[in-house]
Formats: sequence, structure tokens, C-alpha cells
Amino acid sequence: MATRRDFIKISGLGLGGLALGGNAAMKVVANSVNGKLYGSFKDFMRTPTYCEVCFWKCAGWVYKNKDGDVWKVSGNDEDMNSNGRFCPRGTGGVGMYYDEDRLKTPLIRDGKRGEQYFREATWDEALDYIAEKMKKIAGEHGPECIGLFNHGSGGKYFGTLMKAFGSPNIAAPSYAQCRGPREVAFLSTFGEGIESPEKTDIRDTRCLVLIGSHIGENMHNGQVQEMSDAIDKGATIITVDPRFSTAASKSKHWLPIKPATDLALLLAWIHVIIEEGWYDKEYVEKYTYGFEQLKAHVKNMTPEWAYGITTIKPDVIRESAREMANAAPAVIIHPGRHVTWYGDDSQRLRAVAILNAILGSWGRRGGFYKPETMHLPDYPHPEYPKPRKTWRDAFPNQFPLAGLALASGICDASIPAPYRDCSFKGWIVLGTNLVETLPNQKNTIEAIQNLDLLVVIDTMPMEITGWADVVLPECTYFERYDSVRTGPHRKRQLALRMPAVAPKYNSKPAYWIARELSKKLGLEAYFPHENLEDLLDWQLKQVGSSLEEMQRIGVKTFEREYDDLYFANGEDIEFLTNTGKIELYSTEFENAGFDPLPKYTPHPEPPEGYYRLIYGRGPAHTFSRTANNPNLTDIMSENALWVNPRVAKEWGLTNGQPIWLQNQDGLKSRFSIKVRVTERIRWDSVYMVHGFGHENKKLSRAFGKGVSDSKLISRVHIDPVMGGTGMRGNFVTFLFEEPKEQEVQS
Ligand SMILES: Nc1nc2c(c(=O)[nH]1)N[C@H]1C(S)=C(S)[C@@H](COP(=O)(O)OP(=O)(O)OC[C@H]3O[C@@H](n4cnc5c(=O)[nH]c(N)nc54)[C@H](O)[C@@H]3O)O[C@H]1N2
Ligand SMILES: Nc1nc2c(c(=O)[nH]1)N[C@H]1C(S)=C(S)[C@@H](COP(=O)(O)OP(=O)(O)OC[C@H]3O[C@@H](n4cnc5c(=O)[nH]c(N)nc54)[C@H](O)[C@@H]3O)O[C@H]1N2
Ligand code: SF4
Ligand SMILES: [Mo]
Repeated sequence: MATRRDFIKISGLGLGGLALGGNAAMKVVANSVNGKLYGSFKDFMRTPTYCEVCFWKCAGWVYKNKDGDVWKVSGNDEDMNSNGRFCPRGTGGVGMYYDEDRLKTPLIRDGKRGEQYFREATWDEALDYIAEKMKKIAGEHGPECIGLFNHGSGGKYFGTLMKAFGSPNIAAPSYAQCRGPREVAFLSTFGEGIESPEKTDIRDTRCLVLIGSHIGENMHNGQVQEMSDAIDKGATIITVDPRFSTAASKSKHWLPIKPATDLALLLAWIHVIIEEGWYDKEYVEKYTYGFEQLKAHVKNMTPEWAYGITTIKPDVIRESAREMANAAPAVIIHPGRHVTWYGDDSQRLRAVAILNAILGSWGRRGGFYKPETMHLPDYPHPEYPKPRKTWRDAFPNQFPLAGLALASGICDASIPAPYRDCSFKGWIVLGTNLVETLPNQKNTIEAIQNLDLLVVIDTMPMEITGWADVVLPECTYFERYDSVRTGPHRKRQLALRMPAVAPKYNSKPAYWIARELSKKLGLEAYFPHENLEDLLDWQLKQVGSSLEEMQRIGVKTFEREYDDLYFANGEDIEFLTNTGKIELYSTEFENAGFDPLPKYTPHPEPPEGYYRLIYGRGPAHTFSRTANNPNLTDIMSENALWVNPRVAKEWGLTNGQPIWLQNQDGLKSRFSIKVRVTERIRWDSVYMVHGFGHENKKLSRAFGKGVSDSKLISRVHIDPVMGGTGMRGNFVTFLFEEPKEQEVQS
């Protein structure tokens, strides 16, 4: 039987990352911690942190050698997100600190946008420049015309600054480019979203169904560990993926679905489970609303019907449905995470939610549990001014169920249009490489060209910094405090990040930057603490801890407030939906003008000679942020293009051959990518790992390595329910000659 070690080996990681989580080094220094308060990090041999290489936020320790240099980082045994083991990316996080290509000092543009001419500036100069421009924009258009894009811990303090300034327009790409549709779908069905870390009880599941979710390459730590534990305990894994993913290789059933047809498969599964009477009758009766409508809706959606759409054979559909039913309620149809695929994603995720509901897995052991979160109070601050408009005003009657601001929406609303009285004039961008992150680069760049101010706060020279008016270097997470991590998880936990070392170069923490800027804007009343330490200490003391304690232990666990990890037998429950029930039939969707029960609609297919461009994660990298990391480029330095042997033969492609790509709109890749001929991908698609093909020459290791999927995603299918940007409706063909420079400029 497969073991955790096998699983980790197969995910292509090697054991290095996890082995470092072992405790030998930790024991040596465990007793030598000096718990002096404030600014005393020089004296610590190990300091607590939580990882910023991805958003799983594993808590760990940064170790220094006797010269006080950062030596390694590894997991904190108390931490529920990592169970004391970092993934290879997290272990490689040391490379983010040591990367000699880091941004070193504030920069102000000296030339046209997009050309890399900057002059070095002092912090004072750079912040004066920004404050002046912000005031000008607020005076001419209103403070609401400045938007914040954030995907990093320091974004919190810029959020405070924005609200104090009068703008509610704060967006993260983790919503409309990532998990927004699943949150909307589960909220409408169960009255609760999925959150992060996901509330999937994988540890105790008997059947895990992964639809595109490629856990094992998607290295979200605790989730990978729980999946390998479940496999060790004999759980059945069913993977639906046009590609033989790492997860597929661990599965009893691999369903190599025709891309873009998953909704038909889901409806057929619901059909089978209802028609065979395999659903949880008591649960459905007691907790759900709309079962009869659902039953009538899927009446004709037979496996034979779905076969014609998905290419998955009817007996495989029946057999896999039976596996789920046999395991129920300890079954998880995983909601996935990056779910903005084809534009009907909220509806696909509704079908996922419905399938879980009729199998009775929500609120049950081995299904979905109820997490708890620690709540740290906000320090009292003056009231925020009331904004007169929000990003929503740019989209009247559109995306009614969007629960958070849309990064793509603010971007679109920065391009002036005759039907809008005002567009966004300023962007503050922290920890998100928008050029590579938002689909349709031409659109993003047009939006940027229309701005009066673009400020980028980053650690590295990236595509987005190349377009900035002002670049502000943040120090890395090894060099700063950030807000305390608070959960959610099975129990409540706090995790502290503190500086292990002083900031290198002329870089500063986001808190300091936001506070200094607040002074120049006359808003320092919203930042009453000179140091983040003081604020954290105050917050921690409100819940019975302190900064001093957290500096010593890093992670503190609190027992649950309520004994409701799972539903009790026969318990009466009021769900936070319109009907108080789990809504199989969604009144919220209906009221907003959408199908209350999900319907399959076909999506465009690749034209002749083109292949669907699908993309995903590689175990050793996070998006575009790690492509230059010296430790991680050692493991993987460029991406490859997975091509089916049948296609390779037709085109005469061989393993390792470099080629260029062109999409359906004539966009060409700037760099080449090496072909990987493999049976592990369907013939109608090609696959690459996202995050490569960097165009910023200042990235000495990543520049020109591999191809950027983002550059080839020009067609975007927008989810009418919540504004998610479906990115998998793009098709590519192969080019054998390098495109000319003018054909590939951004
Ligand atoms: N084509 C395509 N687009 C995608 C995706 C895809 O797979 N393909 N995935 C989507 C998904 S799921 C998501 S969640 C988003 C992710 O979107 P992003 O978070 O924008 O992803 P990254 O490309 O890693 O960009 C992160 C930026 O933060 C900077 N950074 C790293 N650490 C710090 C720090 O400590 N402080 C500061 N200030 N900056 C820091 C990095 O240098 C980099 O410029 O992208 C979405 N967009
Ligand atoms: N190593 C690593 N791990 C990460 C991240 C990272 O950057 N690096 N990022 C994290 C983040 S923010 C996110 S959102 C997640 C994303 O990871 P997940 O949510 O797990 O996966 P997706 O990116 O949605 O999908 C990728 C998979 O979908 C398959 N696929 C493509 N088209 C279709 C289709 O039409 N149908 C089906 N069924 N499958 C299809 C692809 O072959 C691929 O295996 O990963 C997280 N984990
Ligand atoms: S999963 Fe890996 S990269 Fe993400 S936070 Fe945890 S250790 Fe860091
Ligand atoms: Mo994501």
C-alpha cells in the first residue's frame, strides 16, 4: 500500500523539504530561546514565523547559525497547517531572503511606463510623491478612484490606509481569479463558504473525489498530508482530470474527462445517486430544500447522456457514484480552489455542493467539518469616512452575488468608457504580480496606461514593477512582523511572525510604509502604534497571551469554544440561507436571476490544429513569485509543455524540443518551451505549469525561462453570477520559429 513517503516522492518533491522538518536541529536550540521583548530578535537563535511562500501560512521557525545568519526554516510541531513539516517551497523560502535580485531601495519612474528607467529615491521622497498624487486624485475624482490590489500579509495595513483615505475598493486576486465561485456556490447552498484552509475533513474520509483539484502538485501542506494519511487508511480516491496528475496516479478511478464538461458529469452523478436511491434520505428530508425540483431536473441527465458530452463511459460514472455512496457520509466531493475555469464556475460548484448535500457529507466526519477561528480585536480607531461610491457602481446590475471586490473589475473599470462617469485613476499594488495574474494582459496594460498613479510594493523586480510609477521595496517575511495568523482550523490557533534578522538593503515592512504614508496624508490617527510590536502585544493580551509568550512558542492552541466539529445525531440546525435549509434549489440564485438548479451548457472547442491550454501548479513553485528563487530553481528552472504522443507524431514533435506557441487570437509566446511527450495528457489539450516565462530582465535566473500561460490567455469567460474570470477557454498551436520582437511585446 502507498505510504506518505511514496506519495511525497511521486509528487516529485524528493524528501528534502520534509526531512528538514525533522526535529534534530530544533532540539539543540529549543532551550536557548531568549524571550526578551521588543527589538531583541538579534538575540534569538530561532524565531517564529509563518510562511509567505504560499497562502497556506504554515507556522515554523527560522534558525540562525552562530554568526546570526539565516540558516534554515522548518515547521512548528504545534501547527495544524503543517504538522511541523514545511513543503519544499516553504523550506526554500530562505532563498527569498537571500535573492540578490531583490528590490533594494525605493524607485521613481524616469521615463515612459513599461520602460525600465527608474531613479533611486529616499523613502521620504517616494512617499511624498505618492501622497501628493493621491491627494490630487482624491481632489479631482474622489478617494474612491484609488484601488488597492493585495495578495500578501502586509496588505492588511494598506487596507487600513485605504479605508482611512476613503476608498472601499480593496481587492485580491484570490477571489475573482481563484476561489470566488466556490465561496458563492457553497454560501448559497449551505449558508457558509469553504474558506482557507479548506474545511474538508480529508484525514477521516473514506472517499475523496478530486475534480481538477490536483493535490500533490497543488502542495497546500496539511491537505497533502491528510490525503496521504487517508490513502494509508484505505480511502478511495477518484480523480477527474484530463491529465494524469499526481493525484490521479494515487486514485482507484481516473476519469480523463473532456475539458470543460465537468458539469455534465456532476449532473449525471446526481441523477444516478437519486435514481438508485443511494442518497441520504434522512439527511435530505431533515436538512434540505428543493429535493423534488432537483430530482425532476436531473431526470434525463443519465450517464448515457453524460457519456456523449464528457467521454466518460456510463458504467464508470455508475461505478464511481456507487463508491461515493458506499463511503457516505465520509465522502468529499472536493470543491477545488482555483475554480475560475469556464465562466459557469459558480454553477459547476453549485453542482459540487448539491452532490455533497445529498450524500450527507456536510457537517459529518470524513466530509466537511465546522472550523473555529480566533478573533483578535481591532485596536480602537477613529471612524472611517463613508465612501460615496464603490467598484460596484462601475458594473450596475452585474455580478450580484460577488461577495468581495473583483481585482479584474477594478482593472476593467480603470479603462475609461462612455457609459461610466468615472474610472479608477490610481492603483496601489502589494504582493500581486497583476500582469501575470489577471487574464488578458493587453487589457491590464491598457488599464495601467490610463492611470495617474501606480504604486507597487514588492520584494522582487517583477512584470508589475516594470509598469510602476513608484516601486517600494518591502523586506521579506524573515525580516518583519505581520499580523498574527488566527485560523480557521479544527481548533483555534494563533501563530506569530517576527523578524529573525534586520531588513536587508533599504527595504521596510509594509506596516512601517503604510504608517509613514498615513502621516503624509494626515491619517496617522488610524495608526496609533509606532511599532507593530505594540499593537500585536495589545491584541494578544486581549485573548490571554502576549507578544513575549508568542515569541517563545510561536504557535498557541486554544480548545474549541463549541463542541460542534460535526453535526450531532438528529440535531436541529438552522442554515444561514433564505429558507434556513441546505438549498439544493437555490432561492438566492433564483432571486438574482440565475438558474436555481445548475444546467450544463457547452463551451467552445479548439479550432482545427489548436489544443486547449490548461495549466496548474508544480510542486516546487508558487505562481510567478518563486521562479527566481535560487533554492527552487535548483529543483525546477523552467516549465515544459505536456503533449500527447498522438499529437506529437502528427506535428513531428520530439521530447525536449523547444517550440513557441500561438493562441487563437494570434498572440505568440515570447520565449520557447520544451516539449514533454506523454500519455498523461489527453490529445485535445496541452498543459504547462503557471508562473514561468518572466520578461523582467532584472530576474537573473527566471528571465526567459519557459513560457507564460498568462501571455496566451486573451479570451476570458466571465461568470455572470460573481464576476470570476474563466481562463481555460484558450487554445494554442505550435510555432517552430522564434516570433519577432515586435510580435511579442506587452
Ligand atoms: N494565467 C494564470 N493566472 C492565474 C493563475 C494561473 O494559474 N494561471 N492562478 C490564479 C490564482 S489561483 C491566484 S491565487 C493568483 C495569484 O496571484 P499573485 O499572488 O499575484 O501571484 P504571484 O505571481 O506569485 O505574484 C506575487 C507577487 O508578490 C510578490 N511578493 C512575494 N512576497 C512578497 C512580500 O512579502 N511582500 C510583498 N510586498 N510582495 C511580495 C512577488 O514578488 C510577486 O510579484 O493568480 C491567479 N492568476
Ligand atoms: N505547489 C503549489 N501549490 C499550490 C499553489 C502554488 O502556486 N504552488 N497555489 C495554491 C493556490 S492559490 C491554488 S488556488 C491551488 C490551485 O490548485 P487546484 O485548485 O488544485 O487546481 P486547479 O488550478 O483548479 O486545476 C489544475 C488541474 O485541473 C486540471 N484541469 C484542467 N482543465 C480541466 C477540466 O476542464 N476539468 C477537470 N476536471 N480538470 C481540469 C489540470 O490538468 C490540473 O491538474 O493550488 C494551491 N497550491
Ligand atoms: S504549503 Fe509550503 S509554501 Fe505554503 S505556506 Fe506551507 S510551507 Fe509555505
Ligand atoms: Mo489561488
